[in-house]
Amino acid sequence: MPTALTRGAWILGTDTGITAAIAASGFDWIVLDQQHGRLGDSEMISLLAATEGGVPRWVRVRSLDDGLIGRALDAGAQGVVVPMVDSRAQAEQASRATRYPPRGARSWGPFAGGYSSPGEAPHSDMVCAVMIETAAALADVDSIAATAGVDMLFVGPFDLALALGVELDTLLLADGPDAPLHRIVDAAKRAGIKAGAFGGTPARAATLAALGFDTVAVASDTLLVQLGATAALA
Ligand code: 3PY
Ligand code: MG
Repeated sequence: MPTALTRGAWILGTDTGITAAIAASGFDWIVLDQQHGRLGDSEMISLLAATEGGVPRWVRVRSLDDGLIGRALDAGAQGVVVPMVDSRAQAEQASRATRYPPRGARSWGPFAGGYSSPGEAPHSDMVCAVMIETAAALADVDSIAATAGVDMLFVGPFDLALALGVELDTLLLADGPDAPLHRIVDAAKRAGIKAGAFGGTPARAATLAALGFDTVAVASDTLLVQLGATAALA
């Protein structure tokens, strides 16, 4: 296990108690998933409030959209995971939407009171992770990785496998320097940024960690509840 490996949980559901329990279970971070999870704005705000003061919470926004990124950060997320980023231009947009001027173009709303993080400095830093999950992103991966302000490439293996026309396991097990996942890890390392990926199960997360990913999503909230229930019954 690489020393720098961090392991996260992926939250799809809206329950504050379950999310707070998972966030306090030893994971290094959690992602609140607004793209494929069931979280609207008000659920995201409740989950961020329920997990405040613990591990970093990143929000996967529904799409690359400055407004959605701003709302997640205003609500207290420490970073965003932006799906389907295809090009350097889109990576630049994600990065700029995450940062206040002069680094970026995020709008500041300190007057929003309890809704904005109190005391947040206008230049405080946030994590900008861009998802590599399309054929276009893979083709442009070095340029995306080198984009100023991009902190992490984050692979969506389900979408990437679909886009490349291969089975998920074929993508995960492909070997050699030209294998897609190797290329993504190498691009992140060359750019000096993090290489993240969605595992979704502990076994896939371990495979991804062995490939060199340093930031892996181990399981969803749903799977964690299932695993816990099964373990309790056993
Ligand atoms: C993918 O695998 O495509 C994802 O986006 C994981 O959430
Ligand atoms: Mg995806």
